Amino acid sequence: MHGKFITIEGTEGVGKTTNIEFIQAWLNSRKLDFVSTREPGGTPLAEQIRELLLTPRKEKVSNSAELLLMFAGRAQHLDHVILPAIQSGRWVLCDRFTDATYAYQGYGRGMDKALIAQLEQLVQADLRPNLTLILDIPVEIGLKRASQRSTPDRFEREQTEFFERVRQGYLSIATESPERCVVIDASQPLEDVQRDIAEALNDFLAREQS
Ligand code: Z5A
Repeated sequence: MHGKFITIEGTEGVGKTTNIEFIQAWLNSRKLDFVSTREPGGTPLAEQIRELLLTPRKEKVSNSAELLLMFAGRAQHLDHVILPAIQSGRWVLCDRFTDATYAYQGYGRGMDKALIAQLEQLVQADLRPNLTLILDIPVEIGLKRASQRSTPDRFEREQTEFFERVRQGYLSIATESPERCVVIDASQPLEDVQRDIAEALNDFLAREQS
């Protein structure tokens, strides 16, 4: 089987980091060779862009600058990590990808989705994830979970309404792309979240092998 591209998405405090370890264990248990990576980031230069994007600063970051930096990092990440891995038959597990740009910059900041689609085409051509797990949680619960962590980054300082728009954005994406996206109820206890993730992964693998 050729390498597959799996992404995991969701709003603040949804438990991506926790569940990525679970997905890595699932891939290992199936003896699937994979690369685990993240956005923004994934290469030394793209990690520097991540720093620029996440560091709180006095100077207001313009929406266009934010959008272009996301795609600049993505271009670098695709060329150096994602495409070589897929082309050599490895799977790629990516913590966030372009759905995050639609959700945060499109739905959250209100940027034109047609413009995002143009940048997506420029940077990715036809590459899209094969499977996207969208962890979904009511914003208030997610923010409460995330508040237990260290100093908030530039995105984590946004208001609740921003995260509400992002959440609705992800749910709209899932409705528009049901063949690729699976929404997981991340407000459940962790073992139930992971049972649902395993079911989605098993279904995907069975489809790919049939
Ligand atoms: N961004 C963007 O705007 N546009 C883009 O195109 C891209 C990104 C690619 C950084 O992302 C920011 O970049 C992000 C969007 C923007 N900003 N925000 N917000 P990131 O992915 O690096 O940052 P993050 O969203 O903070 O993700 P994270 O570190 O993976 O956090 P998490 O999803 O909240 O996961 P967690 O740390 O595993 O879980 C949080 C806590 O909840 C933790 O204490 C867990 O033990 C607990 N937890 C997890 N699951 C459960 C369950 N089921 N029950 C109870 N407690 C739980």
